[in-house]
Amino acid sequence: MNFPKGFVWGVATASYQIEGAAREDGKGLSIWDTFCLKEGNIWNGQSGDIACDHYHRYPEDIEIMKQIGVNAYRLSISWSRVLPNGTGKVNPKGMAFYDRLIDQLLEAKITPYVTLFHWDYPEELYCRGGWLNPDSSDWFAEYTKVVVEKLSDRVKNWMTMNEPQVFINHGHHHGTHAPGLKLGTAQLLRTAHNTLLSHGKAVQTIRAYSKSACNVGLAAVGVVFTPATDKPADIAAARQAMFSVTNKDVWNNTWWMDPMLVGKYPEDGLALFGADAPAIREKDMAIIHQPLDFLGLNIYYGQTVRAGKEGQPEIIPDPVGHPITFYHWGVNPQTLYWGPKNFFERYKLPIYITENGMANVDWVALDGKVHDPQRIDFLNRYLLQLFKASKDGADIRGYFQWSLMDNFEWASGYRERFGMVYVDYTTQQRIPKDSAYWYKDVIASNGAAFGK
Ligand code: GCO
Repeated sequence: MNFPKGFVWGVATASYQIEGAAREDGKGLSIWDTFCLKEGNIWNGQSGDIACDHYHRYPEDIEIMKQIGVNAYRLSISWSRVLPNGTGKVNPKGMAFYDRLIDQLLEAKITPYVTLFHWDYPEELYCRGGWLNPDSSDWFAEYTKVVVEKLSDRVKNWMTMNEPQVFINHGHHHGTHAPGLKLGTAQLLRTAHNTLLSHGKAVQTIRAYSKSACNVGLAAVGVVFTPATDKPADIAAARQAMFSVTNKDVWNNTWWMDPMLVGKYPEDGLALFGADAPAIREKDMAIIHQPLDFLGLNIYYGQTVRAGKEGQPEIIPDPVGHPITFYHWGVNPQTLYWGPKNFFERYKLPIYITENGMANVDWVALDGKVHDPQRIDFLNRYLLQLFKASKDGADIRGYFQWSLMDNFEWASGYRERFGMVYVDYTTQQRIPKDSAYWYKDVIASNGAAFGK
């Protein structure tokens, strides 16, 4: 049971969730720095001010990755660390941090996969209207150029952004993530349109300024529905649920991926949103629709669907007692079969699972170790399904476990532990959990060591 030769085995993190050093070395504030200051926004009033102190401890973290044996690391860059005001003056110390990080990763023979934007939007740009501002895509392109000019002699794998569905929907619609806005539909769709334009311009910028041949994609939420049975009608219904827009929000696949990968907004979405749909200028769709080298999917859970009346998708709730993670997300391993399979068939791009993992209630046991058998079983089950999808013909190139280490889980603060490495936030001691040793064997055997 081996994955294809050259399969990428990685771990993923994001700048605000691990770096800390929130007000150091000239870094500008991001909307997450300010969002955390407001009482009630984050569990127990926590913040990413210190987080895992990765900004200072990155050599140790790279050493741990080396021991686990990962061949790739997905990280993100803090926009306001590089450009404190979001545009204009570059912060040399901030840029130098990423410079050192990339050098040391390469020295450790770990390939960096860089996400340009994983939600820590510069506060200064937010004050100028953020994603609602028609110039926002130019700001993102300017930032992209600065980073690409500096790092692209060594970085060859880029993701423009992480989960537009989340930072727009949670951040600008539900108000549970930074910047905490609750926009109406028309404004919400305008932020989404500017985000899509930003993606397109960033892809153009990467290709124009990269100093070496590169792979460009993004990491999107893979919203997955799995069929209740193997009957063709259920399979078709689940696929239909994955690729339709049924709610007046942006929590779906096609409102994002169709413009990026097919060059047009989905018809059902346009009909549903009606007059709230964004005004599209003449060249917009061509800017958004850039050739990509891969599609990154973050997949954690999904819902089960069967064919209801006239074959229409009908969601079946998980049965009572169905396994859940500490986040209360259902454990649905088949999402790592149907997700990549359906996305590959629709968009025909190589797929990376850019995030998958689980929140657990991990602590240090009396023997000084951290035992996380649920995580091992969870990953085992999900990887078996991914393997099946790959065997059935989906072009799956790699898998990034979320996350290398426990970290700041946004509105949930440090309550949820997603890491393969335990972090003691009072001492900053790192302890690899049992799952880290398990993953080491998985990687060393290119997958043969799991499924037992
Ligand atoms: C996300 C983010 C991560 C989260 C992880 C667990 O994809 O939601 O990329 O930052 O921490 O997904 O919720």
